[in-house]
Amino acid sequence: MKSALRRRLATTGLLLGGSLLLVAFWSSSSSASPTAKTAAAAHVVNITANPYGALKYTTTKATTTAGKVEIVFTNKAPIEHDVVLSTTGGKILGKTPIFTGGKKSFTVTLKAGKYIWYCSVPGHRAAGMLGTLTVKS
Ligand SMILES: [Cu+2]
Repeated sequence: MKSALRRRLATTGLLLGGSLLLVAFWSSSSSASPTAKTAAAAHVVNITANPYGALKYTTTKATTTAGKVEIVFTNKAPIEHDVVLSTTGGKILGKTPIFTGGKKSFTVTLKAGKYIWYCSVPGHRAAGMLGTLTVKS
């Protein structure tokens, strides 16, 4: 009776140990692959539209570091907007879709310098939906 219990405990211990090992293996391998994929994690730049429908972003300036940059645009306004990132010369480097509700993002690789972002919905940029992104080396 006692030994049966002991055996059962031993088996449970083995099972537990085994599954812990499995979990350890699983979590190490699952965390390893995304890390390898995004070897250099992108720097995130958050841009948010005025949530009350004014034709502006909540900020007109942002700063980040050269390399992979993820532009995350949040638009909780009832009006559709987008974020277009371009050089100061007007060359478009990336953009989100035009949308309302939630957030969309895109990733670009940027060198140090000045860039601009704006909303491409007709009239919005002229109304003030633009900002400056400074990228430091
Ligand atoms: Cu807009």
